[in-house]
Amino acid sequence: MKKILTLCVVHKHPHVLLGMKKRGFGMGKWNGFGGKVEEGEMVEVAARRELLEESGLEANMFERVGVLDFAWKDKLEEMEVHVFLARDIKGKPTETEEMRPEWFHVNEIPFHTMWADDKHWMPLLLANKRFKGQFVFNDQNEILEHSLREIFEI
Ligand code: 8OG
Repeated sequence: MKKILTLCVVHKHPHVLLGMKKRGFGMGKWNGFGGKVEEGEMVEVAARRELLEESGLEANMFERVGVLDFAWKDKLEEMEVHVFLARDIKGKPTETEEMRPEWFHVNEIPFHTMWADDKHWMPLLLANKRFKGQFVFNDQNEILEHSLREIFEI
């Protein structure tokens, strides 16, 4: 059973917009904006919908830059997360029930309060690379194994 999710990072150099997740899965972590793709929904449509719902933002420049597969050693659950980069945004980030947005300088990304995989792939995203990765976590969400590679087409 594989869940398909989206994740969008807003990059307005030299800053990125992250949101503090206030509830549910990943609560207490800084992350991009995203969530589950609904049945029959196109992935990019879902990514734009989640960005708007969670941050109040729309983007003119919006592209898929990565795909990440997540699995857990002792759980059957698997996730496929489609990572999007938004550059030219419309509107002002607003706090929602789910997320508290904040801009971070690219040299001060709070990786210690983010998912453990983010420090591996986010530098690729910030360098305008495309990537594909696989991560296996233990039940404390620590990385047991991973692979990550740059790709040229997505
Ligand atoms: O709908 P919900 O808020 O539960 O969606 C979870 C969000 O968290 C979705 O945007 C995908 C994202 N996400 C994971 N796992 C990981 C991860 O390991 N790293 C990052 N950065 N985001 C993740 O589900």
